[in-house]
Amino acid sequence: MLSQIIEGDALSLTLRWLANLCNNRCSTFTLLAAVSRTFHWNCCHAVLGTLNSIAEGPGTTAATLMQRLPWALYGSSLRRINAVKQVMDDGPLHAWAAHGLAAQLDRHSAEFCTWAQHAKASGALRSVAAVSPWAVSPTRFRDEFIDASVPALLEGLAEEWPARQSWHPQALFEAMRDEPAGLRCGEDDDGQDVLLSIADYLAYILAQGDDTPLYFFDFRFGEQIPGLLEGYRPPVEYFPEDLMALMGSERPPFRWFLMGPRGSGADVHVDPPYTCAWNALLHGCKRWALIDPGLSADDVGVGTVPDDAPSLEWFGETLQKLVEAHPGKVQTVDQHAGDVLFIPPGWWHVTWNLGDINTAVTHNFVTRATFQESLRSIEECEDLQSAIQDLYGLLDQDQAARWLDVVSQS
Ligand SMILES: O=C(O)CCC(=O)C(=O)O
Ligand SMILES: [Fe+2]
Repeated sequence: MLSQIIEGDALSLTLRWLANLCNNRCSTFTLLAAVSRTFHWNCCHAVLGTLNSIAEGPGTTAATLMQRLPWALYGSSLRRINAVKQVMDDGPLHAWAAHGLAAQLDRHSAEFCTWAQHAKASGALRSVAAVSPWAVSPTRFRDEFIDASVPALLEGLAEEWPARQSWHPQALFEAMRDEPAGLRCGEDDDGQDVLLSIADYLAYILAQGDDTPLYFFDFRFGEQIPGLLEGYRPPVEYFPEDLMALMGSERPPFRWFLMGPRGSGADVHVDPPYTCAWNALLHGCKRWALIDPGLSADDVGVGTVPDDAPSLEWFGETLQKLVEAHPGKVQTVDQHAGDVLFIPPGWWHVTWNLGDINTAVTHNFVTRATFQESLRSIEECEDLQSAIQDLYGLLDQDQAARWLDVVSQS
């Protein structure tokens, strides 16, 4: 009955009020949610997700942010988020959390750690090399990792970046609450980008309990919200070469802003050919698997594991089979806030966000060595310019010609 009296946003707001009253004691609230089936489903799992965050304790980012979010704003965000979910999937909203995976994340993560410990002890699974920037000079890093195409985690390299503070969820919310520009959190059934503002997306993170949460994965952030670019400078001391930068403003997409809740992540994929990447985590914790370029798309589950499969499933099932079939070909690492990961060209990778809110920025770049390698791969082609255009996703042959020109002069 309560759910019939209080509907929609009013319901959400009342539930938040009750949640605050419960003050980290979820049992009262869970009891309320159990009053009736309708009441439970009307919660859309959203507010239950919020409660889970709050239940983690006052020290967690999500809980702190939740206490500071203005209620009226939260209500209107939820309306927009529901509208976005409708265009992405016309099923009932609660289907987004049909498998209740959000509540199983800790167990899956602990099981993964136990398995990984054994697999590493036997040598079947490897760890990504951890490098301290204080101990390894940029020249040595270039020789041992970039030129050798070996993945590496540069620990703490981004520790002093302004984004460690300015992209903290609380600071981002304060700075972005009136910023209308939307960033990409997915696509609709017609393949069109679906956008949400940062404030709405933070509200989504707090409210959701989805099996495969929406993931901010946007390459236009620097143009849409230029203030975000003030949070960092590319770490050029360790990654000095970027031939694509010679294209100036006409270069294809090369930088992405990423933000997602616990359980979100990127499907297994390989970045555009002959590009390397660095990925800096500014907030949260991100689990990575990197797979040797010698393995095929079939081996790593591309095409067999559905796009919307949750990261925990890939880490829990596909990865374990992969390691059995190809011992020594997979490396994993947990990246902490302030760490920068180097991903060499051609390496498959997949991520699983473990922090309650996880924020990262990544750039793809082309070194002289990989550029030369790409030229060797197309030396049989009659039309060099169109081969370069295809390989690097350039607009047209003229752009390819201009780029070849500036590269040869550099
Ligand atoms: O940070 C992540 O979750 C993955 C990013 C990535 O792989 C990419 O941008 O290509
Ligand atoms: Fe990637």
